[in-house]
Amino acid sequence: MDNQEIAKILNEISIYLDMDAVPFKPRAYEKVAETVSELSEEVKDIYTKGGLKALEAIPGVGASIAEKVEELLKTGHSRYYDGLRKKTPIRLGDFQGIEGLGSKTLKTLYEKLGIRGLRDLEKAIASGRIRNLKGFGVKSEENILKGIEFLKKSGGRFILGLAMPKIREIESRFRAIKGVEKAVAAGSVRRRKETIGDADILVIIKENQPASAKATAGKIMDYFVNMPEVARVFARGETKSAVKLKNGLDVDVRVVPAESYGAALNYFTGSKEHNIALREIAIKKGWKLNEYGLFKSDKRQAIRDKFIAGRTEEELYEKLGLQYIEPELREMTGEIEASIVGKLPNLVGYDDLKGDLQIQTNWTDGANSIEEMARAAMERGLEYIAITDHTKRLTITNGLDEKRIKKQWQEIDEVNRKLKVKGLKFKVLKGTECDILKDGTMDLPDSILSKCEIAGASVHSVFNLSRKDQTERIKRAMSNPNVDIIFHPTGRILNKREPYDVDVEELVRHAKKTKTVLEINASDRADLKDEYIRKCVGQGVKMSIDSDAHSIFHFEWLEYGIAQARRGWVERGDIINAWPLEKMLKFLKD
Ligand code: DGT
Ligand code: CA
Ligand code: CA
Ligand code: ZN
Repeated sequence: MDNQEIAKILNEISIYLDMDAVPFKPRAYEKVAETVSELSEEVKDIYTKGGLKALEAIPGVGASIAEKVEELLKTGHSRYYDGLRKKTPIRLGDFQGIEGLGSKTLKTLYEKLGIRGLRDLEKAIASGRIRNLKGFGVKSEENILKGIEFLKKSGGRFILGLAMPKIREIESRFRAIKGVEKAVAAGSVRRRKETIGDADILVIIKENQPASAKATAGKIMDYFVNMPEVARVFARGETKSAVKLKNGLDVDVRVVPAESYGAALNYFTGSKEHNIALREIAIKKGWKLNEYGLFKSDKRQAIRDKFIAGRTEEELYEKLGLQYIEPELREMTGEIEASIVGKLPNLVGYDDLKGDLQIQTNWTDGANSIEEMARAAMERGLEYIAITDHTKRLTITNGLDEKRIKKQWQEIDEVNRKLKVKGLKFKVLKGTECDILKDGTMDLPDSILSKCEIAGASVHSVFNLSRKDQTERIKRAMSNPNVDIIFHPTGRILNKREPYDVDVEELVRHAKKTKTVLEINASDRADLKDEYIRKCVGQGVKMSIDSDAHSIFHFEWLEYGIAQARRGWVERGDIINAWPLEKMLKFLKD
């Protein structure tokens, strides 16, 4: 049983307990599920090495959860979990990701209408049984229907950042097979799209080695279809196979000869539209481009086309008369034209961030202390972070009021002093993620906001305003001279929540006018999205790339925010937290 399977069961236990309104326990299970799903080491290995004691050393795991995990590892079952499922036999997985279907609602739907899965629910909606249920009505029926439609539209696409650790692990295991030169995921994974349909992995075999290429390819295919995480094998060929993993992700693997590596990488990276454009350029030159290489069709020598290039992508682009195009730009949004005239952006790099301007701590709903977050950020190579806990309107997160935020500043001063004494060059900034109220005013008074070194503002409520009112609301927040950044400006969450209705172009214009920074939130919000980022670049609006970390593990998300920025044609100068601290602070509104 791997970490994802354990996490899934712990999470379902939390939902079942929540249905029965058990106090505290649901949150405890939920937190452990989250921790387990993010652990880099397999729980199975932790247990093998250190037994029950080692399980209890996992953050949040007490004796009772440890026992359940032990039983899962030993028997593949948990009697406790099975008991809960028997009592309320709902296929929780069916409803995962449908906004507005909390555990209590699911329980009611089961008890009153016998709904166990998605099909039952759809039937009940169609026959009008939901709207007639006490406490529901037409409005809630509509909301549930919207949630189902959204789930279907996102149709099994995976959030890049959630799929990536597993993809990287598989790549590195391929690389460890004897005779393998390289293994790399192409497709939308390499283009760093926010969600991916499947992972397309290319494996290149070493040229000079004792085993034949065919034997090595066979070994790779055998290994692939027999990996422990494979749930289903769709196809197993000599150089090409496809499987579904237990976590639901589809993975294709192709073995490619080294001389075609660049051509195959280019072809399978896509996008399809970008490929077609490249092929047309080749044809205009009298050549032919496919996944094996760039060829000159020689009429006299009709048997075999003459190989021009294909070993690397760089030489392919060069031969086609193009500046090299980074994978994140290959979406047919003007990259070919820019490449022809040598005007591609000099993209912000994956190592360019110096700070992170949105961090939650255990003062509100984060898991770690200010100092722990600072140390984790330092390990990530950052030089500064802003502590931006939620504010009082967000009561479920224990949001800060004026009194508590002032207290928090004392702790920040203390942490900064401690770091300085140790000779560490790192700065913790005083910040806030202040709620924007319905009318566009702020949840904290200006007297506090003006003392924050970084004041972020965000919408966490009243998502259903009209487009005009929502736009005015956020514009009003931007016009506040104390508001530096608008966090997650459109409110969406990948595979979970649509953005609220808002005129983003107008927000970008107003950001320019008021010198407000717009955030690229690197968590599963991926907000701003790439096309809006591109608009900011066009208008000269500055952005920040923030993790929105709620624990020390979440700094890893920054990578996906950078990817998103690159897909929006961002250069280092566009991102304020890619700048040194002094320059960044000087840029903000006074
Ligand atoms: P996804 O998986 O939906 O997130 O998107 P991709 O881009 O990874 O698409 P996928 O997995 O269907 O195919 C991987 C790449 O293979 C794609 O980006 C370009 C290339 N490819 C696939 N089918 C075609 C095709 O019919 N023509 C061309 N030119 N390229 C193709
Ligand atoms: Ca793909
Ligand atoms: Ca594919
Ligand atoms: Zn937020």
